Amino acid sequence: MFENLSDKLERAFKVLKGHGQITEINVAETTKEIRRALLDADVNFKTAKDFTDRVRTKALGQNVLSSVSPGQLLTKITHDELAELMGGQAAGINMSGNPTVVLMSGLQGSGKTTFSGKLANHLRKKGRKVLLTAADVYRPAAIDQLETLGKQLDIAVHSERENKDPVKIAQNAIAYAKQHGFTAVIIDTAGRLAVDEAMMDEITRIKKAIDPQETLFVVDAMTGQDAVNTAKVFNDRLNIDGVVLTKLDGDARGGAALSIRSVVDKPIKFIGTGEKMEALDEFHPDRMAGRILGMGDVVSLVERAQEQFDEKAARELNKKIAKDQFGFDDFLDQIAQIKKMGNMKDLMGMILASARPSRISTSRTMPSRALKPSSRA
Ligand SMILES: Nc1nc2c(ncn2[C@@H]2O[C@H](COP(=O)(O)OP(=O)(O)OP(=O)(O)O)[C@@H](O)[C@H]2O)c(=O)[nH]1
Ligand SMILES: [Mg+2]
Repeated sequence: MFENLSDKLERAFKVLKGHGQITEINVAETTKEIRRALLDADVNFKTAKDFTDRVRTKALGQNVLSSVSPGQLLTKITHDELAELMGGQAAGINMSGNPTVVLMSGLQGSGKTTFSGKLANHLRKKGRKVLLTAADVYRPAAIDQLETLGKQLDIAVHSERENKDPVKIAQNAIAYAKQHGFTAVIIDTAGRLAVDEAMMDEITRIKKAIDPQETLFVVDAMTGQDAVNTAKVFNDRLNIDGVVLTKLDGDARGGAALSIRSVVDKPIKFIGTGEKMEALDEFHPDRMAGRILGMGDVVSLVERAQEQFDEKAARELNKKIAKDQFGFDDFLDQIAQIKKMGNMKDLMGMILASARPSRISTSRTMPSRALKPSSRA
């Protein structure tokens, strides 16, 4: 994820290598490199400039402890500012309402249907009884796609093939959910190639009619600044509650993740990192900052592992190992479970801090703890 940006930031901090202390000159040089890295990652100009101004002010204003190298200090400041830029605190999803209703919005192909499935899966793991709803009435294939996902996940899908009114379908789904004890309803809607009045009108009408707890805007992170602009248009019209960034496993440069919050002022709530139903992470700004700076994100990794691994099975396995009965079948099982956690590259990225210790040198007297993603979370 964001390898290019990570590499360029790493290079920026190299400017300070060998420097014993922070000076106006070496900070200016480093922040210039940071700004270049952000612009290359497709962060908008003003956001990048404001960002580096803040980093510079903070760096020059800090008394450098003799045990902290300028490189470490700048890394820490940049980490905290990146986290702040992406919203500071994780926003979470509003689960009030019985049932909780989540409405998807976004352009064609952004990943709404895929994310609807992922979210359903995610909420079920949190104990919700979820109903997926197919309110994309234009393509019969869209209903098929959601039904296939529902079958694959063993989650109920509400669809009405003869009904061409998405507002009615959404309302019917909620009524059905109430009658049958569903505690969460996820409504997948139709997208269009570009923002147009018909789509905006339709999604606005659905929102008005059902008053969802969460209106999420789903956007392909690979579209960079376009993603930010579209988010703004949707938010102005729909007053969204949060953003879902998809396809972060691809070669997205990071611009969308870094600029959306400052331009739209709505939090990123989830990120999609693959086509599989498990490839979903809650968005935590500080963890993402850590990943971008090559510090890894072990916390998210552990959460993913916890979602995939069955504690009871793990205990059984432990017993087997203790008794020397761990066989090839067990080994195969383990590999399959790791595969379910997502692609290897992504997983390695999460543990990068330990895989690539060169990123942040803690070889001096500074305890490595001090450079872990900020403790504000
Ligand atoms: N690599 C990757 N692919 C994704 C991700 N999310 C969705 N996709 C893929 O993107 C394509 C479009 O996803 P959909 O979920 O169908 O998008 P949509 O917004 O429902 O599209 P429409 O219904 O046509 O508006 C599919 O091939 C998905 O498998 C992701 O996080 N990573
Ligand atoms: Mg769809």
